[in-house]
Amino acid sequence: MIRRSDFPKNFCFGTATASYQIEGAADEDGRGPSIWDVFSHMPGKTFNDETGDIACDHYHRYKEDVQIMKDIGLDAYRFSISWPRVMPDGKSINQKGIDFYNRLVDELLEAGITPFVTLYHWDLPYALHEKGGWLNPDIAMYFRAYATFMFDELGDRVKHWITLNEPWCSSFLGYFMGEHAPGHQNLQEALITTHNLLRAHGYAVQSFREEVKDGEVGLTNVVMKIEPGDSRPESFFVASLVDKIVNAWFHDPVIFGSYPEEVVKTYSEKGLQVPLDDFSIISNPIDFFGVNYYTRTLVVYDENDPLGFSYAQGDLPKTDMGWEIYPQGLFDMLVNLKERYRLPLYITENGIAGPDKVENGRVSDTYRIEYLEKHFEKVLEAIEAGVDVRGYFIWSLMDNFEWAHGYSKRFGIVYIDYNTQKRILKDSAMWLKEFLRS
Ligand code: IFM
Repeated sequence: MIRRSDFPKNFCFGTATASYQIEGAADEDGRGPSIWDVFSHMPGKTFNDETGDIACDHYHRYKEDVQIMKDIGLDAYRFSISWPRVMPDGKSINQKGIDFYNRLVDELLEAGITPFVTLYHWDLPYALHEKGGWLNPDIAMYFRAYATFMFDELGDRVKHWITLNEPWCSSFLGYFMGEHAPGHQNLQEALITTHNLLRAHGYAVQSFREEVKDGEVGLTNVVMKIEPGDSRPESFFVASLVDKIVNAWFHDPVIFGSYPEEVVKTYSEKGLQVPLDDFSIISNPIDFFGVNYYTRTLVVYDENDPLGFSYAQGDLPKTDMGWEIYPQGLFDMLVNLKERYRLPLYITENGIAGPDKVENGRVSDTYRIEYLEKHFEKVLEAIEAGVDVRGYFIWSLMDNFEWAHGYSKRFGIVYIDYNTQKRILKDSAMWLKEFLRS
């Protein structure tokens, strides 16, 4: 059985959340609307038309939530700042919004929990969307100003910063597949927004170096293990291309200052413009990559698809999201990232959604304990293989608003009764508590 003491002494265990998914208080204390407020209020965009208006009411219950983390014995907590709460129009300051994050950070530090702050987890101020959002090149400077302000406000106490969460989702789910806010369906836009996200990241890193002298800053990407879904050589070829489309596309510019050539060629051949400026900003040196890992993705050659591939179904056991459970992929991706980029890594998200129910006051999520144990083992194997992994954050501390899936997917180690806002520690939380003591 794996034990905490098997991990390096300074390795940190934490949980992760994001502002729009948990905070609620959408109209309170001067918060402005984000693209997700507007999108989730459009009929048909989310499961049952659910929104983050109330979510887990964390804005009012943060003390209880911090106390829960303290009781479990967690070392760290990764949360995100709601840009429209601190700057309702994207640029003017809302003191009440900042006060909330000051209170949260102080509460965490008092509980002995290290804060890891993400600046952007998808809730762009709607006022900036009206100016073109991530399609507007000026967005990078708005983001820099916002980041600088947050570094000044919290940088004396927060030493671990993540600029963006999963820019692939912001650009490809938001601007190409239309599943996330703002719901556009245009591949050219996805390429432009990716580039502006990376520029925003680079400017924020530049500002971080000026403002916070004794901290670390990184970028979190969703890391997908891409495998061929059949044995045709063409499927092996597209698997390697898709790996670059979804993984290297978001890592290479930050480290090497360029997009992977094969992908630039593929897009250009389809008549798409790939923005190729500002790489010196984008590649401002960072301290770590955050890794969000959930599953593998199978792809097969498809001559009818414009990019030459389609997705295939695997036969491994699946989570409630329909994602295959594949811990080996975490090991593989950690090793790949180490070999290609040679940077320290944090697993900033990993977890499982399942059909949790309260029975006799208890939530028996044994499947989640198994999932976590298996992934912990792979992290340990990666560390033993020489990968510099410094921490692991479970997604998520509590059940929350799972974007287009609304509240239908439960990822938490803490159960939320959305009628009463009662928090119930699931069996996985109890198991984690024992693990952290071991
Ligand atoms: O809930 C999301 C989170 O916001 C970003 N990463 C994946 C999680 C599960 O889908």
